[in-house]
This record gives sequence, structure tokens and C-alpha cells, in this order.
Amino acid sequence: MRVGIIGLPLSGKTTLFNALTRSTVEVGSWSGGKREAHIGVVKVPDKRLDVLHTHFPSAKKIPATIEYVDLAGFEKGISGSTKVLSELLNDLKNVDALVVVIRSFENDSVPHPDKTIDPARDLQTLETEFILSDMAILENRISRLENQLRKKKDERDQKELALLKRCLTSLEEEHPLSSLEFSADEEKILRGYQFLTEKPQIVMFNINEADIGKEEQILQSFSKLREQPKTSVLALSAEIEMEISQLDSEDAKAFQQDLGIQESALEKLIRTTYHLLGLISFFTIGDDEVRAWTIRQNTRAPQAAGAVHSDMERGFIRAEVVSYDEYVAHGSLAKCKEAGVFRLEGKEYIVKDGDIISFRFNV
Ligand SMILES: Nc1nc2c(ncn2[C@@H]2O[C@H](COP(=O)(O)OP(=O)(O)OP(=O)(O)O)[C@@H](O)[C@H]2O)c(=O)[nH]1
Ligand SMILES: [Mg+2]
Repeated sequence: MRVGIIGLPLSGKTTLFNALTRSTVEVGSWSGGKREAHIGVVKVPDKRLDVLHTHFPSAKKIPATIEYVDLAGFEKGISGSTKVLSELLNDLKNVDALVVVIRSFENDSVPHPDKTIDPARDLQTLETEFILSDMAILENRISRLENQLRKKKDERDQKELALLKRCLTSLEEEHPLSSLEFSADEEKILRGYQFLTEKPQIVMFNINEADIGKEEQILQSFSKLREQPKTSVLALSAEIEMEISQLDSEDAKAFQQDLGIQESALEKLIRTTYHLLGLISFFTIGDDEVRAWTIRQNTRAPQAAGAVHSDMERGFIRAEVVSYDEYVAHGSLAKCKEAGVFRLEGKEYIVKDGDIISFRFNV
């Protein structure tokens, strides 16, 4: 899974990236025109995996991972600059969700591109910019398709054209593409375009250190955001989180307690992302490897097997499944079998969060 960190210049994107990935990329240095993206891989913390690993201490422990991409600042008017925009969109390719960083912190030594601190305005600026950027791509493609269709009739092109026009109308009315419903077929066509307003968003307000503990209050003035489809909201102090991420775990815990932070930015963001994207984890265990895998809710057993290896999906015979809780209660697969809780499941089985699975397959 890949998540892109996007936002206005100097909103704290790189600071957040450092907090999440425990990196030390220099902050505040990007306005000088450097536009390369940073990529970092984060292990998804999961206590269940740690517990399972204690049953197989010599096995390799492999957590699920999320890739974060820290992007250059999304400047006002960027949608008007084809070159800069296409570079940015290139960095955003295959991103499953966006973290939209909104500056809510005050810091006189960090200039704001619009001079004052105004999260609602910045959110509006970005949303407008996302809409304009999608519109630019749509208009371009629509006129190309129309040209093509004048020369040669093609049913697929016609279908695509109708779909893109429907998208454009929605954006002209200032409704993001995430507010539309698409068929599986249409989604497939749209995937190639990587539209910004179609991606699930986590709007992250980067707040003052002094406002830690008042997150709910701050988010209340953005309650309408929460009702938007494919949108989650979050408030945290990227700077403090970066400091915490660079301490060892004992010191970090003490510091978090002092500040009244219950959950690290990393944990909070990952939990929110899983929830937003409807993701769950299942586990495979054994003497070689104890591993967590990420899938979408409502995935059937063969497709879950496909997350491990495409051969396993193709040659899927059945799955042997036990829930995490049952496993821990019985202590071993042998005991689960004895107790009759290590079940056989077929093609139609819908994998549940925390399932421990052994796939039987034949290729
Ligand atoms: N007080 C305070 N300062 C912050 C916070 N987050 C970031 N900053 C400061 O804001 C400046 C910009 O932070 P960056 O993380 O580089 O911001 P950015 O969005 O990556 O900037 P560009 O990549 O240039 O667009 C740095 O000087 C940070 O120290 C915060 O939560 N509180
Ligand atoms: Mg940056």
C-alpha cells in the first residue's frame, strides 16, 4: 500500500514524513525549487503479530508495510502549470490514499504562502487546486477522444468519453469525483488517470504543540469534512511527533505521557488509513516466517491467497483457518486441531480480521 503526503508549501509534510518513517530528511528546505519526492517504508505495528512471534521465536517476523511518499509543496496555481503538475502526478502514481497536510501551527519563522494561518482557507485552496488539476486532465483527454471518434467510431472510446464527461460535469459543480458512484468497469477506466479528487483522503491538521489535547475541539469546526465520502480527519503536531520518533522507546513513552499523547502519529495514521480504506490483516505462521498481510474487507479466501502469491490464488483448493483469539487460547495449531477450531474453508469464505490461515493449493 502506498500513501502520498500532499499539502501547501511549508505545511509540515516532510516533518510528518520524518515522524512516520523515522527519517531525518531536512525540513523547510524545499521551497528552493527542489522537487524530488521522498519515499519511506513503514512497518505496520500489530501487537497480535508480536504475540504470534513468541510462539515461533526462531521464525522471521514480517509485518505488513505501508509506503509513504513525501511530495513537494502543492502550490496555489500549480494546476495551471502542466509541467510541474505532471511531475507531481507522476510521483503520486499508484498512491492508494492521500494525507492532506493542513497547517494549523503558528511559527513566525516559517512563512505561510498566504501570510496568515487559516486552515479552512488552505483546505479550500487545496480542494480547488485538486479539482482544477483533475479538470485539466479531463479536458485534455476529452478533446483527444472526441477527435479520435470523429475519425473512427469505437464503442469503448465512446463509453470512456461519456464517463469522462460525467466526471467533468461533477467537477464543474465543485463536487470531487469521490462523491460519484462508479461501476467496477468504470473504476478500471478511471484508475489509469490517477485523479486526485477520487483518492481517499486523510485531512491532517498540523496543530500547535500547545493544542495537544484539544484535537477534538479543533476538529469540531470541520465536522462537515467527516461526512464527506472517502474522507477522514486527524489532528496532531508533526513537529512533536518527529521529536518523539527520534527518541528511544522508553524516553518516547515518557515524553508522550507528559504531553498526554495516547497514540503516536504513526499508529494514529495507520489506524485511520486502514479504517478509511476498509483494510484488515490476516496472518500466516510457521517455523520459517510469521507474517501479517493486508487485504480489503470482504475479500474471499482465494483472493487473500493471491496476496501471498498468485500461484496460491490460481491453484487454490482450500484454506485452513483459525481466529487469532482461538489460536492464542489454545496455544498451538495442533491443539486447535484437537479442539476442532482449525476449520476448513472453501472458495466462498470471507476472510476476517485476525484470521490465521494456511492455504492448500495445487499448481
Ligand atoms: N511550530 C511548528 N513548526 C512546524 C511544525 N511542523 C513543521 N514545522 C516547521 O515548518 C517548517 C516547514 O516544515 P516542512 O516539514 O519542511 O514542511 P513541508 O510541507 O515539507 O515544506 P515544503 O516541502 O517546502 O513544501 C520547518 O521549519 C518545520 O520545523 C509544527 O507542528 N509546529
Ligand atoms: Mg517538504
